[in-house]
Amino acid sequence: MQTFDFLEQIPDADPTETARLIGEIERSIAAHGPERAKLLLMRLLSRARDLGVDLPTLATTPYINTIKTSDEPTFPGDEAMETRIRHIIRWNAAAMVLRANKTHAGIGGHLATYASAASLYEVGFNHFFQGKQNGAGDQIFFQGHAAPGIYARAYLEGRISAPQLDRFRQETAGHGGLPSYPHARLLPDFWEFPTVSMGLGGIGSIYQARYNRYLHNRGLTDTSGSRVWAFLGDGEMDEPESAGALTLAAREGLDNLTWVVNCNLQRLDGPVRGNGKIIQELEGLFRGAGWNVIKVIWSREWDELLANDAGGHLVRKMDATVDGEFQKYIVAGGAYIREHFFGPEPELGALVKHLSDDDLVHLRRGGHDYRKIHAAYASAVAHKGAPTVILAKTVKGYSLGPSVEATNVTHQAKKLSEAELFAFRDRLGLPIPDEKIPEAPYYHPGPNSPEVKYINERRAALGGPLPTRIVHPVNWSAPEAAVDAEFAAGSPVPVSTTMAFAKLLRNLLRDPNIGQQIVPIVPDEARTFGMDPLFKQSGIYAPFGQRYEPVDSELLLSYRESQSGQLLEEGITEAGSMASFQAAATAYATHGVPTIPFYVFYSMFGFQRVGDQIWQVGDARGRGFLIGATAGRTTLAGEGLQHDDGHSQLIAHLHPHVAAYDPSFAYEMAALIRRGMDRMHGGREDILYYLTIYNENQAQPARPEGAHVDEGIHRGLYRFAEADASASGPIVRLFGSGAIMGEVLAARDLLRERFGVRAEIWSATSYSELRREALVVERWNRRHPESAPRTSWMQDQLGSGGAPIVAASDWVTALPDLLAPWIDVPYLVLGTDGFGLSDTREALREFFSVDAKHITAAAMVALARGGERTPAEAATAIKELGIDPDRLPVFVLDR
Ligand SMILES: Cc1ncc(C[n+]2csc(CCOP(=O)(O)OP(=O)(O)O)c2C)c(N)n1
Ligand SMILES: [Mg+2]
Repeated sequence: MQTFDFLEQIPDADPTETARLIGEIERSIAAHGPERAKLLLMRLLSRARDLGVDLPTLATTPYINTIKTSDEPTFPGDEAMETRIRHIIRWNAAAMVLRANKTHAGIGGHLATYASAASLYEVGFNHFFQGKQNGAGDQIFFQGHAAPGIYARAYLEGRISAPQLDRFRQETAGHGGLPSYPHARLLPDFWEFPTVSMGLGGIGSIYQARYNRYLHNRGLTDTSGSRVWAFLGDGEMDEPESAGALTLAAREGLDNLTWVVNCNLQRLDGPVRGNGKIIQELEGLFRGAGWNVIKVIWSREWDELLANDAGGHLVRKMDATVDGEFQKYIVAGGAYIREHFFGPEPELGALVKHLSDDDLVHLRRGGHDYRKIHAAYASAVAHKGAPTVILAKTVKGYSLGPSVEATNVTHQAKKLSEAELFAFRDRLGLPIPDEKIPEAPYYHPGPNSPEVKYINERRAALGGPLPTRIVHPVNWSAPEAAVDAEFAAGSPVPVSTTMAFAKLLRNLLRDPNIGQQIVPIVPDEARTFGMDPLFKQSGIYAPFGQRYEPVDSELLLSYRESQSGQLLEEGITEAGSMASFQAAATAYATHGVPTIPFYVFYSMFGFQRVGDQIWQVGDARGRGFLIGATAGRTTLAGEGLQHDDGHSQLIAHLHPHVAAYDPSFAYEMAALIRRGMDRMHGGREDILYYLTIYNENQAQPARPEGAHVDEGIHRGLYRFAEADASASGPIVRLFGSGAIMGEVLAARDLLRERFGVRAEIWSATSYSELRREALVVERWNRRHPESAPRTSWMQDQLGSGGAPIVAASDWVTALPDLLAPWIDVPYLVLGTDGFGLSDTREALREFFSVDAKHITAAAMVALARGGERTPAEAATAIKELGIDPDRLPVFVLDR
C-alpha cells in the first residue's frame, strides 16, 4: 500500500480548505461507499489535469478500455469484406500447420497464437502498416509464433504459393520451404526481424525506433515516415529483454514506436497470471516507464452494459476478477459466466437479464473487435512525445473450437479433429466442400476475387505488401589508405592493440568516404578503452542535445552530447548496445544506408552475456564489428573472476556468421578491419567480425613483407619470422596470438640462449577460420576418395611433417585444438582453461602456464616427442626453468 505520509513534509497554506475537501470525500464514502469515492477522486484528478495541474500518472486505471466509445473514429474499411478476408486467412493459417503435421508428424507449428492475434494484425495490414514503396516504410517485429498467419496473408495476396505453404518447416527440400519463424537469412526477401527468441523482438524494436531517429538526426536518411511496430506475447513480457529498455523509449520520446501486447492471458504452460491480472500489471509497468498506454479489453458488445452500470458494479467485478477465472469463462460456457461473473450480485445479474447464455459467450474481448483495435491504433500513431503500448485482451486459440480455445494445452495444439474442422469452416463461412474438409485444403478465392482485389488495393495505398525485405544497392567506397597505413610501420613505443584500435577508429571517423557511416557503440566503457576523445570529436548522440554545462567543459576533451552526435554511448546495458548494433548492422537493408557499427565492450560481457542477440544479428543478416576489448584470461590483470575472458573466441567459433580473430599486432588489426569492411559492403557478405584486442602495452613490429602475410592475416595463420638461418640447432614452430605473442617472442630468446633451439614464429590470427576452411577441404576429400586430396591454407603453409609445434594463447586450450586433426607433427597446446583470478599478468601467466618459461619447456618436450631432443633433456629444461612438474592444472576446481 502506497503511503502518503510524505505529504506532511509540505506545509499546508490553507488547512481549512483541505479539511473541507477531505470532509466531502468522507461524507461520500459514508453515503455511497468506496467505489463512488474512487470515481470522484479520479474525476477530480482528470479535471485538475485539464486545468494544467502537473500530476503524477496513475499506475493503473480501471479494467476497462482506455478509449471511450464516443471517441472511436468511424471504421474506415469495408467491414464485411475485411471480416471475410480475416476468415480466409484464419483458415489457411491453421491449414498450413495441420497439413505440415499430417505429412510429417511432429514437425510442429502453432495454431493458437495467430488465432488470438488475427484481428490485431489485419487492422494493421489494412489500415496502418506503411510499405516500402515510398521510402523505408514501417518496421514490423512480428510475434514469431504468429508466422503462419503472416504466410497465409501473403498467400492470399499471391506472394506465396500453395506448394510453398505445403513446405512450411521443410526448408532443406529445395528452395521455397518456409521457415518456422521470421528469419531474414532463411527467407531473405520476406522477413526482416528475427523475433522468436522471446524478448529480443521487444528490445530490438525499441532500439530500432531509436536508431531511426539517430539516422534522421544525423542527416543520413529521412526516417520521419517510418514507424516501428512490435507484436509481443503477454508471457513474453516476463523476459528481462522485453521490459529492460522501456524507460529508454520514453526518455527519448520515441513516439515512432508502437507495441501491441497480445494479452491472451496464456503462455505455453498455462495462465500468465492466473491469480492476478497481466494487463493491469503491464499497465503499471509501462505507465511507470513513461509510455502512453491504451487498454483494449472489451468488445463493442460490452459498451451498453458498461453504460447501464450506474452503480459501478460491473467495473468493480471486472477489476476484481483474476485472469485464471477469465480464462475459465471461455471454456465453461454461458451458464457458468452468468452464475459466476454476473451471478453473485443482483445488480450485475440484472444487467444481463435480457441476454441469453449464448449472448454471454459472445460478449467478446476487445482484441477481437477490429473497431476497438482500429481506434487504439489511430490514437497510438497520433500520440506525440512518448511511445505507445496497446494491451489487447484476446483468447488464445480463438475460433478454433473447444479442444484448443483457451485450454491450457492450446499453445502446442497442432491438430483439429474432423468435427472441429467442420465447425471451424462453418464458423468462418467458407465454401469448402465437405468431402475436402478432412485434408484441410487451402482456400483461395482466386486472384481476381473481390477479397484479393481489396487487400491488394489496401496494401498498394499503404505503400506495398509487407513483410518485405529489400536490399537496395549501395555504392561502397573503401576508406582512404591514410586510415590504416600508419599501422604497417609498427611502433617501437609499446602500445596496446586497444590504443591502436582507438586511433584507427578516430581515423575512420574522419575518413571522407565512409566516416559518416561509422557508428561507434560503447556500454559506458569508452574511457576504459581510450575512446574518450570521441566524446568531443564525434559527439555523443542525444536526441534533445545537451541541456546542461558539462563539468569538464573547460577541458579539451569534454563530455559533449549532441543531437547530431555519432557515438552511441549506451550506458550500462550490453543488451541495449547489442540491440543498437543490430539496428545499425542491418541499416544497409532496412534503410539502404550501409552504416558500419563498431561495438566495443569488455570481451567477457559479449558472447557469454548477449550471445543470443549476436545470433539474432546473424539471422537478421547484420554486418558489423564486434570488438572484444580487455580480452584474454591473463591479460586483463587484476580483475579476475567475471572479468577475465579466456573463452569468447571459442564461443564465437560456434556462430556461423562470425569471423573471429585474435590479432597480435596493430597492423593485423588494421588489415582485418579494412578487409572486413570490404567483405561486408564491397562483397555484400552478411557477416560479423569479432576482434579481440588487449590492453597490455607491447612494442608493435612493422608489418613483414610478403603475400603470405597479407593473405595469412585473413586466413588465420602466417609465418611472422623465420628461424635464425645464421645459427644452428633444431627448429620448433611457435604459434602465438593476441597478447600472448609477447610471451612467444620471449620464449624464442629463451630457447636460443639457454637451450640452443631455434624458433620460427607463426602468428595465428584465427584458429576458428582455419578450422572452417579445413573442414570444407576435408569434406570434399571425404566425398571424393578417388581424387587427389585437396589441402587447406593451413596445410599449405605448414607443409607435411617438419618441426614440432607449440601453440600458446590466452584462450582455452580447446581453441588451438580446433586444428589438431590436420597437424601431423607433435602439437602441444598451452591455454588458460579454468576460472579467472585476480593477480598481476606475470603471476597469472605463470599460474596458467602460458608464460615464456612454460612455452619454452613445452617446446623442449615437443622436440623430445619429435626425436630432436631426449626426454631427459626436456626434463632437465623443465627443472632448470623452475617449473613444478606435479602442480595440478588450474581447471581442477579443488586445487
Ligand atoms: C527465449 C525463449 N524462451 C522460450 C521460448 C519458448 N516459447 C515459445 S512461445 C512460448 C510461450 C509464448 O507465450 P506468449 O508470449 O504469451 O505468446 P502467445 O503465444 O500466448 O501469444 C514459449 C515459452 C522461446 N521461444 N524463446
Ligand atoms: Mg500469451
